[in-house]
Amino acid sequence: MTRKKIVRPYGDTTGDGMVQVSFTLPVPHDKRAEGAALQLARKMGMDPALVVHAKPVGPDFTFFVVYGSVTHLVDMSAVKVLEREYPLLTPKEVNAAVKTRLRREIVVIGACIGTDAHTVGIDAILNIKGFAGEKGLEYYRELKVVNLGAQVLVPDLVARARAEKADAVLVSQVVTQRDAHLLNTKEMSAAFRESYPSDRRPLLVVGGPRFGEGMADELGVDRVFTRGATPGEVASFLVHRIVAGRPVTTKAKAS
Ligand code: B12
Repeated sequence: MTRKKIVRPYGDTTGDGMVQVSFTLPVPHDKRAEGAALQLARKMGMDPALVVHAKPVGPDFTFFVVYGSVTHLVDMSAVKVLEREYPLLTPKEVNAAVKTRLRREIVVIGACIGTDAHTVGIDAILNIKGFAGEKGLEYYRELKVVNLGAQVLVPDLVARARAEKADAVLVSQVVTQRDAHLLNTKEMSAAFRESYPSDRRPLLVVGGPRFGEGMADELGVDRVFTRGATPGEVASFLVHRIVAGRPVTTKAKAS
């Protein structure tokens, strides 16, 4: 199969450019509101565009779904993504690497910080029941997991990380209203930098559905995981960053 360099969205026929978008405008629902939705769609590069759904949300707002063909092209050669730079390991391989190279457990602290109470994501990664058919980090014999749950204050997280001698701190942020996920994460990473010498700081990992994988530097963390992240990916990353460079020790090899 030849790889195309320039592509367009596919709707009914190849390359017809059809897309569907939804948004809300702060106007009451009437014909003028639908005209406003079409104007926005055209400015977004949809031409022709069609309002296929419009529903009032209270007296002053309208929710729209608009369907149409976009005029823009995608240049595949200019697409930039973050490739996983470490191998995916099985739980057995993770345990063996930690046991033979670190010769102690990796201590992992997890929490939702700020006012965020969405714990399902962090639990998917940490709880033994796991996610997407993979067991969570609690299942790994060589990982000690301390899950602090929801709405943890940053100073409390730092204090607990110090008390537990954490190797890695895993933070979840789901709510994005007023950029809470970005602000909370920056506050967290700044607090760890202030509280630890740079060579002793635990690995800082943040996750949530509305982060971009390429945001780590901007947020001051070591890694960002996003939609669909699995426990195995996270465990493999921990091995890669905490354990992989260390030599295998003879004593542990024999046990
Ligand atoms: C369940 C849910 C709730 C539950 C949460 C229960 C709980 N214990 O978690 C309840 C009912 C409490 C709730 C409350 C609220 N919710 Co709510 N909720 C949801 C919902 C429906 C599902 C979220 C979820 O569980 N996803 C499943 C998990 C598995 O996915 P995930 O979080 O993305 O996690 C994966 C990855 O992102 C990643 N990951 C996540 N965290 C981490 C961390 C690390 C370290 C790593 C490595 C990976 C990782 O790994 C996971 C597995 O792949 C979403 C809508 C949706 N469909 O997503 C709204 C949603 C998140 N909620 C929303 C809102 C607004 C609220 C409320 C403010 C509503 C209100 N007005 O009261 C409150 C806020 C409460 C609070 N203080 O936080 C909005 C957020 C909008 C925004 N822009 O911020 C959403 C998007 C709904 C919407 N469309 O409006 N909610």
